[in-house]
Order: sequence, then C-alpha cells, then structure tokens
Amino acid sequence: MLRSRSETLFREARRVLVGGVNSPARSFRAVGGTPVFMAAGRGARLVDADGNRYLDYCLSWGPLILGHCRKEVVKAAQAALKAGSTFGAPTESETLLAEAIREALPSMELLRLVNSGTEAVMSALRLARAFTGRELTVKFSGGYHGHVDSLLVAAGSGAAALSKPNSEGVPALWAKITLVAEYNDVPAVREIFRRRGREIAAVIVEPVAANMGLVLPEPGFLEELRKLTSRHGALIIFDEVITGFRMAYGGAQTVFGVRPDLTCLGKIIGGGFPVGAYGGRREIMSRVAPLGGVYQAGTLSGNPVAAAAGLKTLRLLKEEAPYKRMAALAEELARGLRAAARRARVEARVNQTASMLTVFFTDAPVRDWRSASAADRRAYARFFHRLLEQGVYFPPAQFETAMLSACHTARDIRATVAAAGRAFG
Ligand code: HOZ
Repeated sequence: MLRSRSETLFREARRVLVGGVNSPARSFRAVGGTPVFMAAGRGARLVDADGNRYLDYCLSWGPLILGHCRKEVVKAAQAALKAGSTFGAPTESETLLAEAIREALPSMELLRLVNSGTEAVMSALRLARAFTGRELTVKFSGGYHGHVDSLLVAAGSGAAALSKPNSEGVPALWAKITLVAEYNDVPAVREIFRRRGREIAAVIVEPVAANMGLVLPEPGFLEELRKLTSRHGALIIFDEVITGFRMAYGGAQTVFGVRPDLTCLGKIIGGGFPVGAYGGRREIMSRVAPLGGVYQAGTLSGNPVAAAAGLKTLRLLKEEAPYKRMAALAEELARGLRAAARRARVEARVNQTASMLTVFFTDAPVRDWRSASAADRRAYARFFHRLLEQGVYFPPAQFETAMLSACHTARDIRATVAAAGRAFG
C-alpha cells in the first residue's frame, strides 16, 4: 500500500502545525510511522490522500455512529449552513437538540450546549465546586476527560499514549485538588472519602472507561460511587462523551440504572460537528449564568450547523435503533479476534461492550489502569500497522477504543477477523 501523498502532506504539515497535527492522538506517535491523511469517508469506509481504502473502526473517535456522510445528516447541516452558520443569538434548533437529549437522558433536567467535551467537563467541574462550596475532585487513573488542567493528572488517551499522564504546565495547585483512585477500586474511593469527604466537590467518572482502552465497570462499582457521593454531599459526574448515545440511546446511565447529578456529552450529539453539552439536576444547573453566579459562555456554543446535524443524528438513531445489531456485530468481532489470537498463540484480551472494543496484548484481565498499562504496546503497534496494510483502520494507540458504526456489516466483520488472523500471525 503506497502512502507517498500522506508522507508529503505530513512533511508540509510539520512545518506549520505542531507535530503536523491538531490533536496528539492523531500523530501516530503511539504506534510509529506517518499518520494517514484522509481525503473522504462514506459509510464505514475511509479513503486516504493516496486513494487507499480502509474499513474504519476509529470513526473520528466516536461521533460517526451513523457512518461517514449519512445523507440525511449532510442535508440537515447544509440546510442550516445556507440559513446562516452562526448568529450569536438563540436559534430553535438548540432547544430541539436539548429536548432530544433530555428525553434520552432524563437526568439532564436542564442543560447547556458548548463546543467540545473538554469544555463540558471544565464547566461541570466549576459548577460542582460552586454548588458544593468545595474544591476537590476525585478521578480515576487512566480516565480521560479532555484537556482540562486539573484533570490532566493520571490521564488516559493521548496523554497516556505519549507518556504524559501528568501534563507540564498544570499549576501544582490544580493538580493538588485532584485525588486519584484506580478504576473499579471501591475500597480506595471509600478511603479517599473517609479522609477528605468534606472537601470533595465531585467524583468524575467515565461509566465505561474508554480512554485506557475499553474497561468495563465491575458490578456495583458505579452504584457504590453513587452512594458514596450522596452520603458525603458530593456530586457524581458521568463523563458520557464517548458512551452517550453509543452504549445505548440513553447512554451508560440508563444501561446501569445509575442517575448522575451531572452528565457531560460530546461527539455523537454534534453529528460530526464540534459540540459538547453538560447538564443535570435543575437545582444544580440553575447556578449557571445567567440564572446563577457560575460564569460560562461561548460565541459558537450550540451553533446551528452542529445543532442541526446532531438533532438529525439523534432522530435517526431513535427511529432506526441500530444498537442491538451493532452490539451483536461487535460481539462477533470480539469473538473472532479472541479465536484468531488463540490460533496464532498470541496472548490477547478483548474487552467489548455495545459497539466498542479494545484488543490488549496481555495474559491478564484488564480492569483498571494498572492492568491496561501492563499490556504490550509494541505488540499493539505491530497489530495496528498490519491491519492498516490490509485496509483496516483501528485507533492508532493502545489506550483507545475501536468502534462500529451502523454501517458496518457482517461481511466487514468477517473481513476484519481474517485480516486480524494475519496481523496476529
Ligand atoms: N476522546 C478522544 C480520544 N479518546 C479524543 C481524540 C483526540 O484527543 O484527538
């Protein structure tokens, strides 16, 4: 597979863009080699700048649950664009999107649209501090919540992949207000609350961790976090930027039946355009300006193009309910990957739920950052490149999650399993 155009474009990009990219996760630093420059996408497929075709399991890191260029979503965005891309004034589509979100996630009684998941999390934390009058946040090792200063501590995703889980430039004071526990470790969280319960504003958690690779919550983990926070007067914030409208239409919170105080969303709700949202209990959200004293604003927040594309995406998801089918295909893929690894005598664990999965090169179960980070990253890099050569685009880093879209077919899964068999071998 020739990628000479990607090589050229990367050389040119590096002259003007930091590291040649606008987000480190795209840089291929975690797997080595030159990032593939993309030119187009259609359904479950990508075409790169050299004209090579790939089956896409990255899907822009999650938003494209309906695949690339879904006709109705493109149309909705075009219509909104023609009417005006931004007004800096309210538009009806923002309310309609917010209503659709609230209908799916009733815990979000009142919400605010922003431009990214990072913004949503940053704002939710400020709000939690204001509401509780406390300053500490509890997060989980390997959990990633965007590049919010205080959460770039033991962070997952690109930060972990580049061995920068504690970013430079974060004031020591900000790092100090963040307490860290291992995911799924209830006794550790209990101990943190025992020592500092009165100072804790919030626990922030990905209900299914998807930024240290995919790691599932063990039975009782989320329920216990809910109980502990309630008992100590702290809030629980679900970061559903990845799981919202992916794990199920109502997100992970409806699947696990745990109601958070605040939820952060991004990705799918923008239909492929920049967006984020945070929301939750009315009495908490009423503290946000202009109703309350917590200031948070944005010129392009809830811009009409993202709102129209997001709304159309949610409506299609509701109508077509592709979740069962996507989960069945993801299960088949996970089974196929496990069998292919066994045949090749490769130690691999595949974590999977709904339309998400991660292959870890390890012989032990992966249930937290400790076990995720023990996986053989070089083996993942080899696997990734061997798949890429065969036209299968997995996330270019071990600490990420592969995803399926509603466009992936049983045939795609069989082709991927066959390619993985060769990649493991
Ligand atoms: N949340 C995505 C990674 N898991 C974001 C990708 C990026 O950082 O560019």
